[in-house]
Amino acid sequence: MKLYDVQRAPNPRRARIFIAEKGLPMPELIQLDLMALQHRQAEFTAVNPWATVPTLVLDDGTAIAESVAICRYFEEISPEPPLFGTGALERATVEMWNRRLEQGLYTHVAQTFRHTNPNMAQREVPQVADWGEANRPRALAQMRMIDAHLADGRPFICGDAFTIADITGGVSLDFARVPKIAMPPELTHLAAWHGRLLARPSWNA
Ligand SMILES: N[C@@H](CCC(=O)N[C@@H](CS)C(=O)NCC(=O)O)C(=O)O
Repeated sequence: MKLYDVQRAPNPRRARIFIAEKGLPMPELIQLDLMALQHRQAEFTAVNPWATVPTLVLDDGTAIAESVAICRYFEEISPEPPLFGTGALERATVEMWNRRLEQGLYTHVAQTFRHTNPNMAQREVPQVADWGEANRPRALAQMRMIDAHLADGRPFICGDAFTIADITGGVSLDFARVPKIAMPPELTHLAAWHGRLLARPSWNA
């Protein structure tokens, strides 16, 4: 099994953290250089025409792209500990929060980064600085909503159990430092939750 990876990029990190949380051996990691546009060269687009990382390649050559799809694959082949919830209600709750954190916090952070960072100009065409800046307050608004959600003292996004929603949210918060979207100091519940994630061994995967 091989995982096309970029060590510092947020989406491959989600997959690596998930695999580490499962206690599974890390697939062989194949590093791509996004700045050199290696992911847009034929060798990789033959594997994943969408040219995104992470992409998992199974031993029979089957390629699975999209972070959440990769995580679901590992959840199915190795159900313990469950990171997508168990039973109808838990699974729906985890799905809801993972999508909220991905389409909310992650997207706004990523759009801020992609549209304001000069290093992204060749990959984000057209790069629209105003759009990037429009996403900054949206990312902050998401942080406030997550802080309010955590105000009941729950240790993790979906309650007592760590799930994929924590991975998506925590990686997004880490990524927010790159376009300098600072966590407002009054968001103490968010900060405490983030601290719990940073303390997990998987966070260094
Ligand atoms: N929805 C995809 C997003 C993947 C994605 O956008 N990955 C970034 C790295 S974090 C990428 O491949 N970027 C390529 C580029 O910027 O051209 C997923 O969850 O895997």
